[in-house]
Amino acid sequence: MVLLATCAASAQTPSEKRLQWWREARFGMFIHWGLYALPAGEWKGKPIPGIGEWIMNRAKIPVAEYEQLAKQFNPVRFNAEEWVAVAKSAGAKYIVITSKHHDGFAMYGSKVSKYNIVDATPFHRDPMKELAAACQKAGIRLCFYYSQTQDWHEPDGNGNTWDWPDESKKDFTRYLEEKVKPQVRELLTNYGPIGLIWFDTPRIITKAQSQELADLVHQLQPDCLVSGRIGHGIGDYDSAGDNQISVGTVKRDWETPVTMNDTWGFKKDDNNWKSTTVLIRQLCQIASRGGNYLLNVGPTAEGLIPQPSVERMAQIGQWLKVNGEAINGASPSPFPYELTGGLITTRPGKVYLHIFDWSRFAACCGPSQDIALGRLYGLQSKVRRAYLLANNSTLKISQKYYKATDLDQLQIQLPAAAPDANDSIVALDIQGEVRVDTSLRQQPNGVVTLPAHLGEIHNSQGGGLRIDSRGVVENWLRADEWMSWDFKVNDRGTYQVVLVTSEQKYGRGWEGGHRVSLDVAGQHLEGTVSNDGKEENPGDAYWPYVVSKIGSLKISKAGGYHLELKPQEIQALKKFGLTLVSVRLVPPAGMVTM
Ligand code: JFZ
Repeated sequence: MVLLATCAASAQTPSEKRLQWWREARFGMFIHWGLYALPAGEWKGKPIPGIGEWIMNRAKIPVAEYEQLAKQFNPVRFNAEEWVAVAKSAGAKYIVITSKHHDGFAMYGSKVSKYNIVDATPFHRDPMKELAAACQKAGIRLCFYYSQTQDWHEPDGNGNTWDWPDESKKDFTRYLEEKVKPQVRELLTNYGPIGLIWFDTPRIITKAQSQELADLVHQLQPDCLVSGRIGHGIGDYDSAGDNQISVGTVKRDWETPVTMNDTWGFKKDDNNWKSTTVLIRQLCQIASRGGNYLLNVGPTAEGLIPQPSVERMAQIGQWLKVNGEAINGASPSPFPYELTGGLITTRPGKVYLHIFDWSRFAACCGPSQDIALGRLYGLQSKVRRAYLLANNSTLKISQKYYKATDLDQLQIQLPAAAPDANDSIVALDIQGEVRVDTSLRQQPNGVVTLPAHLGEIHNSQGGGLRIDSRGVVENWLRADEWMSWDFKVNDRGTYQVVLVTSEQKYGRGWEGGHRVSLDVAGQHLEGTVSNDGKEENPGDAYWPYVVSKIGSLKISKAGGYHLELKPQEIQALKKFGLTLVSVRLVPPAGMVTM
């Protein structure tokens, strides 16, 4: 018996055990707060471009000058309980706050370095102590951001090349031993249980050093998670790039940190706030792909979270109050592709259809003008009941299997208008486990989307075509590499073939002019990837899509098809090459399915 118990306990790795609460949580609040909130994006009367917490670096402010900020830093309006209440009102389950950012200033009382909020500012209080108490009271997990590699205040830290230009003279190990490790020890000793340490920008840290740091964390608090940005794949989970939403192909646990405007640390002139609708949909999109959402606020030097952030957090919370069962503790979509006009999350016995775009999901009207008909393909589990989470009203459904096209179809009678402008959720009570047809197939609006990340890659020797974390092709630089897809079509007709490609990170550009050929259903198409227009990328505003029309294609019979996309010539001067997102087959307007 004893032996059995030991075996059962060891089935879960220590990392999995640590991840348990975090997987359930799905949603946390990030706080970037430090001395940089004082200049708030402006230095000596000049606006400094870029993210607020990087001002010391961007304006190349000497340590001796930046240090003076500490003497003015007096956030008298800081109230830990109010901040925790903001997180609580949002429905966030954890808070990650900057204990030390790249500027090297400790936002807690540190014995290791005098350069900290208790000793160096007129405030003299330890906000982390106060937050720890408030979090404990509210049932929120407190977590610390800690910049382990970059430290612009230390001669041996990484990144300050304006005070100490000769990086070869820097003794990074000394900095790690004398500042980082002792400070991490303080953070994990003096503030009670800590949910995770959010290390960041690993840069020059070695694999052995990352490992030592992770070991130190786990030695002090075995349940404390370590973020992926500790480096070298050593963390308990991966961090996506800032503001990037990974596709569901990511196998490890992951989290996306997101800004509410365009900065992390407070900037007085940044009013480019994302709408609550965008934020709610990001949360849903990330949950449906199995990730966590870490949404940032940047408090002022007075200690206040900006009002637009407080409002958005509360609005997200109002939505979660009604719809939280489809997010917190929910599992990702069982489908490898996205729904048309929305997405899916699940939990045992339930499937949640998150409908963002009512008119695209409910393609046409039902028996009367005030009923819309929504369809879902590929769900094989029996649905016992469908209802709207918004008001618990039961919806009429019919479920059919069409043998000729091997199609499971669920049809739902919906009200003509969306009950929730952000995301209306149709909950399905299902019998048994969720079972779905995972093959790529035409969607109820008639469009066939063949996403790059679901295609087969045919690499050539020495070639490098691969899929990045966004699900976009990178490194397709050679014409001897190609891709193929298998998919199912229900409707006969003539389809427009469109290639969707992506601009590269933060508008670094796009490359076109590639000549490609497509073979499908006995037809051979040739065309050029030219810019026929841009499209908003629903997952990431920073990287718009570029669409190119390649030609048209005739499907004369429902069934399974195979498509091969082979380039004849790739333009790769900028090294972007063919950044494929998907191949899209668009039916003629008005074609109605089944
Ligand atoms: C880092 C920091 O430099 C920044 O100040 C902020 O704290 C942010 C949350 O993290 O910036 C990064 C780190 C990684 C990526 C982008 C920005 N990335 O992987 O794309």
